[in-house]
Amino acid sequence: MSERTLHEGWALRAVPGPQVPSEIAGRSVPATVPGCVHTDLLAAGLIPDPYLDDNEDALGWIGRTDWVYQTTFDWQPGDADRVDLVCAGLDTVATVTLNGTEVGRTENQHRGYRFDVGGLLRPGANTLTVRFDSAYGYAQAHRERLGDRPNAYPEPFNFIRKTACNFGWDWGPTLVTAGVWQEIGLHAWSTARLATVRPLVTLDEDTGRVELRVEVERAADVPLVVRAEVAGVAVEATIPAGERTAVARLTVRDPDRWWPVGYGEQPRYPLTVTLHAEDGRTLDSWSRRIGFRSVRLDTTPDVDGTPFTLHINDVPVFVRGVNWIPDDVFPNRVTRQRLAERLTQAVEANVNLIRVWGGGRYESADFYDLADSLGLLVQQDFLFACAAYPEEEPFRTEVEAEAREQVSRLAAHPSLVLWTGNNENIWGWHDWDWQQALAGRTWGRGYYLDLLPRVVGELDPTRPYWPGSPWSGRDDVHPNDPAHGTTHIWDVWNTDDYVKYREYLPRFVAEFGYQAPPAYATLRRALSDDPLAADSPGMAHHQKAIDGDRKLRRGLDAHLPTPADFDDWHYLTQLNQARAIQLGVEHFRSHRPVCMGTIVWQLNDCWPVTSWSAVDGDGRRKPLWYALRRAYADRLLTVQPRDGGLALVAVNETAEAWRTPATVTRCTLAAEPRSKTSVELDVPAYSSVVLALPAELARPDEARRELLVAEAGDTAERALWFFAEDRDADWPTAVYDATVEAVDGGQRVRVTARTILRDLTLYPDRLDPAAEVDAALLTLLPGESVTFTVRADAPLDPAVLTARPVLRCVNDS
Ligand code: BMA
Repeated sequence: MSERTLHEGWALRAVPGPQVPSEIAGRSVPATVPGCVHTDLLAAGLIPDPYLDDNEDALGWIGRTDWVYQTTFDWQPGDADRVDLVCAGLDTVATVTLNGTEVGRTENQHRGYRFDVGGLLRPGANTLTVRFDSAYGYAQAHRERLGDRPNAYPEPFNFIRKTACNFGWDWGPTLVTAGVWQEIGLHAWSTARLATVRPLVTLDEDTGRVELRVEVERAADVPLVVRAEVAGVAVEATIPAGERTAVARLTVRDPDRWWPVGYGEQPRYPLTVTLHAEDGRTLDSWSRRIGFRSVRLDTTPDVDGTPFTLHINDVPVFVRGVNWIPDDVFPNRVTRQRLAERLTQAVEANVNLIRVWGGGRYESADFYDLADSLGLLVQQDFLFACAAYPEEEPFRTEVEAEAREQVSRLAAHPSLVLWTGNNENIWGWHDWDWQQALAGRTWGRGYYLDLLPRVVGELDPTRPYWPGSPWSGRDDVHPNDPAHGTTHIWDVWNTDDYVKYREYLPRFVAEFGYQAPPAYATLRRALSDDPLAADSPGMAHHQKAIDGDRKLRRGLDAHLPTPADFDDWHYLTQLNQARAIQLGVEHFRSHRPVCMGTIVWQLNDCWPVTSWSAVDGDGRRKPLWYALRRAYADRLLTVQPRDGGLALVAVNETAEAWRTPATVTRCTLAAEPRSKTSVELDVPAYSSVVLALPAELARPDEARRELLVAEAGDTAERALWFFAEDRDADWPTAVYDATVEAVDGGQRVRVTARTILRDLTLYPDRLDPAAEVDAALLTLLPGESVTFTVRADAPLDPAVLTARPVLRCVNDS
């Protein structure tokens, strides 16, 4: 058996058409494989950067063009029975030709393909050609043939099996890619090979179980032997001549358990599988690192409705999640290192689950391997989002093949704990006026409620499947009913103020989000607007949400002072995003265990844009990231309105009881105490307690000038409650002392408050795009100090570093 990649020597050219610019027509451009047309044209200097200003608009022709990739490679015959051309991923409508003979056609980005090319290869030079037809042409042809279907966006992504958000989203540009997007190579083999290896790994009390399902492909009809080994346990199974499958079972006594981050370690055991001929010759091998854990989704109806509680190793896990979109429009840019940075950012924000949203992709082996090692739970959507999808051929066959392949491919990963059928499509059918437009046409229901659960049930019954995000669990209950299953909350942001989160008592919030612009340095890199303004042309182009700016402004006006300039607008909109999500998360967590999870929309971005993300398109953390880190901490102290008054709520997501004295003080903005109470907190493991606050604390003498400060003895965290909105509060003008000290790799900025400083935030990226800071959104009372640590390549000017607009608070103007 031998494998070799064919990643060298590729060039691409446009198939002639009136839309192809003259400088590109007829030209052969060096191509990177794996890669895509856009990044090759950019590397050749033939197009401007699609992410800058409004360059996107001038590049729409690329997706409407057919492209031909070609390479020549040397090959010498060997003694293998078979030589296959293996394409791990082609984007999307491809015709593969070897030495002038067509070897196959493909139309699904989410599948891999293998072609027997032994008879076509020649000794010496061979020419491999992959022609990509325009995704638009394909999708439009199927749309015309099958009849249009409702779609939340203008482009026909529901008529092609390709990353939907390529066609534009409310946070993403319309840049429709084409290319050999995953590895391609030759695989020479004899007798038989391992076609799929599917380990179904569970934990049953103290026993780890692996049910290994193996499927082979044969070149010879002879008996075969499969050997498997994990944790010192080995088994053997035979596959008689004429058969293709084997099941082997391995039992591991008392393995170390794999836990989600925060619950324990993430030990993994190498599982190796080898395929042998009868004479013992090794024909093929496969190995992965597996983890022993059990997964159970509890959705048994109770007095409050239908829960949605994930149990890992029999421990109910409160999901502190984030939604994930492709980290770049161009997948070849999403390196393992970039994924490691992004997923580490998630873990450092105390996130324990990441939902791979259905408008993107089935995430990569690197993504899942990193999630396995970090203890990040993963929910993977099947790839359907925000539209009605046809169930006619060729789509039905493609969807089934894709689902079978992906369920098998990802089976070994302990991090993967939940499959979901789609994003918002069942909800869309109910509420988005689809039914009349569909006039009885298919829309995907058969996928979500029949095909996909059958595939998961057959291939991987160890993992729960949920038909949609959102989904209530039953056909006769509205799919987005907060009391049943999962819910998406989007009236906040679209039409309502964020305090409306408090009107919900959901079982599990799978999406809720609030927008803000990206970091200043990100805007400066991406936009040439001069001056930058909330509505300057580049800002407007990099805001894709319907009425986005008006919604940002509406949210701002309800809470914060009116921005005097762009710097104010930028800080205050970012602050408002953080406040909105923090309020939502704290409210939902305070209702544990009725509510058992929140998945914030969204962790990341795919380019520089104003969006709901916590980390922007250049990887910079927005203030929301810091707010999430606090709101998602294992121990949360929060003041919540309850029964007409106020309550102190303490939430403990750890295995130990949280016992500590706590105080709640009502004081003035100048920190003069008006009323104070002391309590003993005793919060059992994995639970919360609610303590009603006495009226003399909950009722201010002067709402505009007072706040509550709650402090639990053993944590640095405190909870604050302001009686008035910031725009109405009687803020003193900020007064503080600041010192800057050089430290290894950066500077330490110490700020001592002389007045209250509300949501003090330091923006070192305004001075150096590479600079980062370790904290944000800190409210200091007079006399209190805080130290920010800034990491930067070169020292930043202390005077500028400690003044507006680099160091900001609400009351600094
Ligand atoms: C939900 C998501 C995305 C969208 C987001 C913000 O609908 O599923 O489709 O980007 O809201 O509008």
